[in-house]
Amino acid sequence: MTTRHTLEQIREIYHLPFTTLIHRAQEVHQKHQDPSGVQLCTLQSIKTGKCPENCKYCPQSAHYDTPVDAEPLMDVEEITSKAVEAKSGGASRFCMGAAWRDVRDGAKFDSVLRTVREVSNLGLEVCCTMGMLREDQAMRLKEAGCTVYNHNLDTSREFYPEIITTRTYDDRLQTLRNVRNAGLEVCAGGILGMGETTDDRLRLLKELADLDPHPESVPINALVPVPGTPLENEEPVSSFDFVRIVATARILMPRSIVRLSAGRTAMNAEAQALCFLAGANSIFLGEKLLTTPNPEKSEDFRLLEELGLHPLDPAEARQYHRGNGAVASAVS
Ligand code: SAM
Ligand code: DTB
Ligand code: SF4
Repeated sequence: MTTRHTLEQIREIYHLPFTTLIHRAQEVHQKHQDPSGVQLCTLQSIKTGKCPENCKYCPQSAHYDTPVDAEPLMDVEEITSKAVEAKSGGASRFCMGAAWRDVRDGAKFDSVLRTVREVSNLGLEVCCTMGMLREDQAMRLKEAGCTVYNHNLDTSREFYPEIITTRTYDDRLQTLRNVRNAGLEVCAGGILGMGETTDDRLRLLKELADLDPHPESVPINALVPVPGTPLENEEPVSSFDFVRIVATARILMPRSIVRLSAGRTAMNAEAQALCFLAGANSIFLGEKLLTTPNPEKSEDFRLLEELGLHPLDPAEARQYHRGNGAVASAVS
């Protein structure tokens, strides 16, 4: 059983003096995980653009005119060679993203399953993010060697209809249940900087922390504003607000990997270091996220080295999750 926090308790955590908040997050992090290990994941867009959904942040939505060039589903060999590159570049997890509303049975899904098998045979953890899927499809992914499925709640239930109207919050939660029931790990998080309030961000954290067990990974993205999307002119989220959300996520979900995801190109090294101090312990490695830029690999390794942090061994991460959800992270 996870310890449930009320929204009021979560607000109290978030609004603690910055120094106390970071201290609390550190206490939780040091108790449950190796605070010097950082999980390194590489993203690969395997089907790009022309997505029928209308997510206002997304450069891949067919509803907006963005600089993204659409690409059909890549073939097994092409993706596998990208995975080989990712592994030799130092990643332990390979995340494949498809701009689909949902997973459809048929030749394309069969090809994805073959790819999952190949990539997992390389000794990489495999993550897929391909939109909504049923439990039987999640089971097929697991059988093929997939470790984890990413599906973000993105924001609070209340703010969600301002951002996406082509599917509902409950659709998202149902997919997360399907993923969990199939025995896959759950990766679920959100985006900051879409015009939401602090309370929306805290409600998102509450939704995630109320999942029982907690998601194994919680990606926190800062909006990457892409020209042509309705959110292209949003104000960037303040570094301190971002760090506070990371720290609050760490306190609420002690055994989850908290990923400092999209938006790092807009952060300096100090802001990223504060995120690690607040309990973030994963990043995307490689010059591209799905369609937008990410810091250079060499820069990231330099930062990790400067901070004395090391790549996290996947076996160690699995240890963290043992007993996930059974941890009492009570607020005193
Ligand atoms: N289509 C699938 C889906 O929506 O679940 C998978 C791919 S989708 C691009 C994966 C996630 O990327 C989204 O849920 C969203 O959280 C994140 N994302 C997309 N565009 C973004 C942007 N411009 N800035 C930050 N995060 C973004
Ligand atoms: C997540 O939370 N962030 C990643 C991954 N999960 C799939 C995607 C970020 C995408 C940023 C915009 C782009 O590159 O297209
Ligand atoms: Fe499609 Fe996913 Fe982008 Fe939404 S976030 S438009 S579902 S690719």
